[in-house]
Amino acid sequence: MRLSRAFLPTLKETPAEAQIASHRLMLRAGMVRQTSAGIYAWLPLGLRVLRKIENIVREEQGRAGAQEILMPTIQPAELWQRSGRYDDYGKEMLRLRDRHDREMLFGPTNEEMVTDLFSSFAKSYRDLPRNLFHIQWKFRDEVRPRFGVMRGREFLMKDGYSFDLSPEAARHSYRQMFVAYLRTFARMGLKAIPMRADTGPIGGDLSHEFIILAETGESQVYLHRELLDFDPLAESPDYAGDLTPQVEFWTRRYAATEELHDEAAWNAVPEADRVAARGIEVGHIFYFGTKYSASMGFQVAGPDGSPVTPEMGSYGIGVSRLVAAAIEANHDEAGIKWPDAIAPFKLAILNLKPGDAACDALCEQLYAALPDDAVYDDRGERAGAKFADADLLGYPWQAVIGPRGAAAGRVELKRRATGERQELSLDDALAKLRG
Ligand code: 5CA
Repeated sequence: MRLSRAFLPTLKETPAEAQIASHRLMLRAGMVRQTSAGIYAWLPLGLRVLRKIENIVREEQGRAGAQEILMPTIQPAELWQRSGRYDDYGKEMLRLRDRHDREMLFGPTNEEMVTDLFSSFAKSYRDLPRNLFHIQWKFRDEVRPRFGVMRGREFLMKDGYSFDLSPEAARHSYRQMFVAYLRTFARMGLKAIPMRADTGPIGGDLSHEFIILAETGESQVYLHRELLDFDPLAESPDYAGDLTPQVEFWTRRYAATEELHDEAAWNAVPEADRVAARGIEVGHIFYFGTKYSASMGFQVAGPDGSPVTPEMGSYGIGVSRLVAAAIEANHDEAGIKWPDAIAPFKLAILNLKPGDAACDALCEQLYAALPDDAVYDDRGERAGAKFADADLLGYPWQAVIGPRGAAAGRVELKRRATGERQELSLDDALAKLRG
């Protein structure tokens, strides 16, 4: 992307309405724009991050055996009347009427719809187990939407649903998602810790939230310090066999959200290992048995012909919230420091003297080598403004090209996360960027 032609409306001023770093930085970097309270338009830079996050989620769901579908945002009220949640959901649900005066709603979650959908096809025990997910916009009319996309009214969620024949099989599905979540967040360069959690309006008795520690987080959490040192990609390498040991590795050390905090168990943790912190909930998984299958009349014929009510779980990831959470966990005074895997672009090429033949040529060469993953700052701005913008927008690498270096065919490569700089030939710079 050439910045001279890009739609990248950065702001110099700090927007007054933004209380936390990620909200401030997302607005200043021109990633999103609020269109009404808690509802955002995604601009090119923000959308690229959102898509990268989505793709990691999608890939890891696939590896864990889940299949992608896409259910609509608008649902008939009748489904929710069948499960009994239509009234329970209260004002958080956005209710609509169509031209025939039929009651509809904008989906806040999809347990009812997926149960209805799957039950119309699954008739036999041979049709189970299955795990279906989609990545779709949700609407919850939150009392206090705040912190930008962190707590929006409209937000993008990955929600997945498992169907099994027995409680033990359902617990295996739950463990598969537990491992998938560990791997998903780690691949994004984020440290999300699984914690015992309350189930709220989704229901059930087994539930974990995945929480990224950040001072501005809305949840109070308590955890054993060791959990912060483990690498999920090393501890949870794959989905083969019995996943109980992989899950127990994480659950045998204390970690709980405030709602399930247990003082006695906490006091048993050595004092030096106790971490009480704030956190951001980026994922939440639930095992709720037959709550929806039973209320919605979903049964399959078991191996001996007698009816079986499927056991279900549901598994959410806050895809749009993750964009903000990643910034909360990775920024400094100057701006965002994107983890490589979810950066909008890997590299910013800063041409310090557009019009200088050597600078232009070297920049074009570098840009041609990474056309999809580089922004080329070819604007006629001062060098200082280019440095400031590149730091603000947080690309993992900056290639600084000025007349003196360019004449010698050299590129200065800066790593945003550490500030480290190196002067390299074009080939060496490319090798480093591709490596
Ligand atoms: N049906 C279940 C799991 S599929 C469910 O809805 N779970 S949830 O309510 O916990 O939401 C899943 C994830 O969506 C949360 O962990 C959070 O990361 C994200 N989320 C929830 N509410 C919002 C919101 N208002 N704004 C942004 N993200 C949200």
